[in-house]
Amino acid sequence: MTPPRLVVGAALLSDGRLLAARRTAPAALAGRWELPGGKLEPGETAPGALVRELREELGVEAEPLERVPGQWRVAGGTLVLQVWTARLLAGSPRPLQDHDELRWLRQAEVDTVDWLPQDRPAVRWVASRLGDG
Ligand code: 9L3
Ligand code: MG
Repeated sequence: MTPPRLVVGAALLSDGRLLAARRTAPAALAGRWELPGGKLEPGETAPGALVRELREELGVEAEPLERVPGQWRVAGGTLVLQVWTARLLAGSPRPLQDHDELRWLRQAEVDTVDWLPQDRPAVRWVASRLGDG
C-alpha cells in the first residue's frame, strides 16, 4: 500500500471573510466549492505547497498562519487533505486555473455554497472563528 499523498487547502482570510472557489474540473467535482489548493510536489513542505498553489490558482501572495486540526480522506483514501488558514500579503484573487468563480463569504454566508464534503469540517472550524477580528 502506498501512503496517501498530501493535498493542502487554504482557508484564505481577509476582513473577516473566507474565500471559496468553484471548481471547473474534473467533471465529477465541477460546480462544487472548495478551499483552493492542491497536491504537494516532491520535496515540498505543506506550507510551501500552499503558497505555490495560491500563486498558481489565484495569482496572490499569501502567508500560511495556522493548521486546522484534523485531516480528511479524498478520492477514496489515495489523498489526504490538510488545511491551513492563510492571510493575503499581496494581490487580489482571480480564478486563473481550476476555478470559474470566487466568493468572499462572511460567517453568516459560509453555508450558501455547495462545499466539497471533505472541506466541510475545516470550513466549519474556520467559520466559527470568523468575526473574532
Ligand atoms: N480537494 C479537495 N478539497 C480541496 C482541494 C484543494 C482538493 N480543498 C480534492 C480534489 C481532488 C484532489 O483533492 O480530488 C486534488 O486536488 P487538485 O490538485 O485537483 O486541486
Ligand atoms: Mg487545486
